[in-house]
Amino acid sequence: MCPSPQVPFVPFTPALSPESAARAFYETVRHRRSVRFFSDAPVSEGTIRLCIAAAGSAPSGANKQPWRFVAVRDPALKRAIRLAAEAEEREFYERRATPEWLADLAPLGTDPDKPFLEIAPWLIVVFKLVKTDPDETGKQGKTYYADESVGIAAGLLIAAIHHAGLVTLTHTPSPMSFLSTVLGRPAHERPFLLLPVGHPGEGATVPDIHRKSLEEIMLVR
Ligand code: IYR
Repeated sequence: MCPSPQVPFVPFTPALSPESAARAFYETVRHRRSVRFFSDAPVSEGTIRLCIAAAGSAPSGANKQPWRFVAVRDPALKRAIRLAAEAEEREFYERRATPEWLADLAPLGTDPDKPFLEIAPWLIVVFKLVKTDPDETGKQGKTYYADESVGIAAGLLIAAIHHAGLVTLTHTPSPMSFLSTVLGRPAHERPFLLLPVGHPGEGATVPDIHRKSLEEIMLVR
């Protein structure tokens, strides 16, 4: 097996003033919340493209970029996704979820109804590539650390959406295979996350829950 050719190296320029830049970023992201009440006000395709471009800048195992983002705005597709997701969610809330899980979810006030899947102007469905896209000969290669890579990309996507002044939430109906069927995606792409994107609905509320303090989540050694 022949190793990949070396690529050229180019200069890398870091940001100036790391502490003030870090503070500014924190000040932005600390106001992010998962919002479940959306407005149907439009969001331009250009905005969605830029947010997905930010997500696509994520690091990935061996730079295989094992992700695909399907931006859905077609009302018929959004409806099909809502109906299939709600069917899975009803099964979850009525049968599959353990009492402990339901008790853990209670503070969030979630239920099987997911109107936001139709109201939000966009749904971004994030897929994980378990093999690379086929090359010209149809050959598919390996991806590495795909869960970590797509998770990082999804985090950047969420940060980009928030930075744009829009809202989202990470929706993970389980199982999610209906997304492959509805969106006609090939077998090497596995549904990973579903992010409705839009403006918050008028009077949107969020649960009064809090983040752990830095002391609880960080150690310095
Ligand atoms: N998928 C369900 C349940 C749910 C599970 C977790 I873990 C959450 O943090 C939130 C919801 C739903 O979307 O309602």
